[in-house]
Amino acid sequence: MAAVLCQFGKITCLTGEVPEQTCSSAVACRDVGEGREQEAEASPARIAARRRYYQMIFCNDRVSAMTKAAAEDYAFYPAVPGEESFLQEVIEGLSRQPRSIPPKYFYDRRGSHLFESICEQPEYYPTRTETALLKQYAGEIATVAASDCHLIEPGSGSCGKVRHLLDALQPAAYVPVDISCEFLEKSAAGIADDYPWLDVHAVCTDITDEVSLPFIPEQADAVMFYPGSSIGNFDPEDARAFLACLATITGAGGGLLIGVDLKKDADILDAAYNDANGVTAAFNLNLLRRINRELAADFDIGAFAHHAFYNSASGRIEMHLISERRQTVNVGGQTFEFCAGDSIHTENSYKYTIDEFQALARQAGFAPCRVWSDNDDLFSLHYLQVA
Ligand code: AVI
Repeated sequence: MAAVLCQFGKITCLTGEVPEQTCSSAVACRDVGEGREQEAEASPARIAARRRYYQMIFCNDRVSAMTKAAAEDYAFYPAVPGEESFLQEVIEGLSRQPRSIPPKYFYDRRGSHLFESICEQPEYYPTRTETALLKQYAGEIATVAASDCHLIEPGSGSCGKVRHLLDALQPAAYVPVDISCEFLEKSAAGIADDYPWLDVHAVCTDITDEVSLPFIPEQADAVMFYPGSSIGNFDPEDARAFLACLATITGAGGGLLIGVDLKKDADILDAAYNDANGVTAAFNLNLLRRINRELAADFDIGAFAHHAFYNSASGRIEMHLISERRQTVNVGGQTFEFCAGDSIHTENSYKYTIDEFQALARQAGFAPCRVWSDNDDLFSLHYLQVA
């Protein structure tokens, strides 16, 4: 049994057999019950493929034992929380110039809910546009992606978008992977409830550090689903490395269905990241609330302001938190001085043309297969195959 570790934080990829000593334990997970087999009307080949899939090994310190209670309906692999790295990354980020904090730390419980709310704001077109594309083209997507595939969704969040695909695609298994354990557990349970024929294996881990699945499916095609234009939150060099990791995990015969936000009029972009209800501002400022709570810091949240704008030269939206006055902040025993106007850079959201994105994907080892976009050319959905 092979496992995959793909670490693109350091821009390296590893794959292959995992030596015995690196595995904390070898566990054969639940078998498929007779009732579920009948429910799914699965063919013998499909059942056999699923049975193989259950032979899993835990081979990563960060993935501990499967939660027993959840195992009745779906498998859950919680990561060991990385609080040390949170503190370290915040201290490092505030110590450098320009100051920055990685956007992955937006997504505590409140941040995940605020992001869901952003997606419903009238100015934030990506979610509704991509959802319309998924609904409209689910049938076509199912013709290019292998049915009975193992559908892996890095950064799965609420698992909302995948719902538009599942009936058409009929994957053998769904593997949501997310950094927010609590949110993931709830979302995965919802999918398991609503799609009783589907095998769900939720993995809580930080995909911006490493993509480490405790298993890979054997003799089954893996299809990655990476919607929402989250690829835009990586700098292009890291995006290329991340895509290359996905290609490595997916392997020959696999594919990637990915949503990519398109370059467009700056006014539309600026509005999308400065919604009138102030939800994006609350989402951005929540990062400081989280740091105060989890790292015993003392940011005065009222003394920082949300600032987002389209940087056309770089082809990206930039989000910042701007200090509104001179102030001193303590984090983890260290002191940071801010002048009025000083920024903490919290996120980039790169926008691509279809050609630019396909060129990036090619460099990462994918061959463009199909692309769908809306009539206003706001958003694109690409199906790529491992070249
Ligand atoms: C998750 N990601 C694709 C969002 C984006 O549009 O870059 C995050 C976001 N930040 C502010 N609004 C939405």
